[in-house]
Amino acid sequence: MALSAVLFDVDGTLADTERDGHRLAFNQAFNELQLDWQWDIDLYGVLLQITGGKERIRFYLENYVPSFLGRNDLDEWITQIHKVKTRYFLNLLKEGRIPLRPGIKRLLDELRKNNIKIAIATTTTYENVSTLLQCTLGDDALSWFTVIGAGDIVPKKKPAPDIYHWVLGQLGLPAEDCIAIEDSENGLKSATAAGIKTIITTSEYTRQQDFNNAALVLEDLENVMIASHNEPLSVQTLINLNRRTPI
Ligand code: XBP
Ligand code: MG
Repeated sequence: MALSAVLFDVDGTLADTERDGHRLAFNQAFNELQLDWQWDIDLYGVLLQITGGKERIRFYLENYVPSFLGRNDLDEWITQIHKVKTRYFLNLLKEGRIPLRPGIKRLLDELRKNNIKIAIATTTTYENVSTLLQCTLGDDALSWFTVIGAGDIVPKKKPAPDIYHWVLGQLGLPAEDCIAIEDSENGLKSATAAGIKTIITTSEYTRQQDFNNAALVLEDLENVMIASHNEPLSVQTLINLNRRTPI
C-alpha cells in the first residue's frame, strides 16, 4: 500500500464557495429571471443536504414552491435557471471573491513535489472547477491535476460513490492507494463508499455533521493538532495515515 493520489472535493474543501458564492449566484439568477425566491443563509444550509445545483433547485420546488412542478418543460426550465446561476458564479470567481482555503496551495505544491498525483472529485459544474483553479492558482493549474471528475459526468451525485469510482477508474488506481479530502457528510459517505480513506476539513455549514467514519477531522489544513504538535497537515502525515489499516 502506497499513497499514489490525493482526491480533492471542491465546494467547502478547496474553497469556501457556498454561503457567499453559490448561494449568492442562485439568488442573482432568481432575481434576473424574476422569480420571487430568496435563499437566505439558514435556508441554504437546509438545501445543502441535496448536492448538485439542478438537484437543489428541484428539491426546493418540491418542498417550498410546489405550484411550479406542473410545468411541462420542468427539466429544461431547471437547466435554464442553473445556466444563469453558473454565469453569476463564474463572475464571482473571476472577480477574485472566492479564495482558496488555508493550506490548500501549500499541500498541492508539496504533493506535486513528492510526485503524488492530485485529482478532483466534485458534484459541481466543470467550468466552476476549472475557473476556480485558474483564478486562484494560475493559468496552467489544470495541468497539475491528473483527473478532474465533475458535475453530470456520473448520473448519481454524492453521497453516491459514483464520482469517486469514476475518478479511480480514470486514475487506474485502487482505492487503498488514495486519500480523499472532503468537507461534508455527503462527501465522506461518497468517498468511503468507494473505499477511500477520507480526511475532513470542516466548513461553516458542515461543522455539526457526522464524521465518525473519517480518518481525521480538522478545522483546516493549516492550523491543526497532529500527534500533539501544532503543525500544518503534511504529505508525510498523509503517507502515514495511508499506511494504517484500511477504513
Ligand atoms: C457541492 C455541491 C454543488 C454546489 C453547486 O457538493 O453540492 O452542487 O453547491 O454546484 P460537494 P452546481 O462539495 O459535496 O461536491 O450548481 O454547479 O451544481
Ligand atoms: Mg464539499
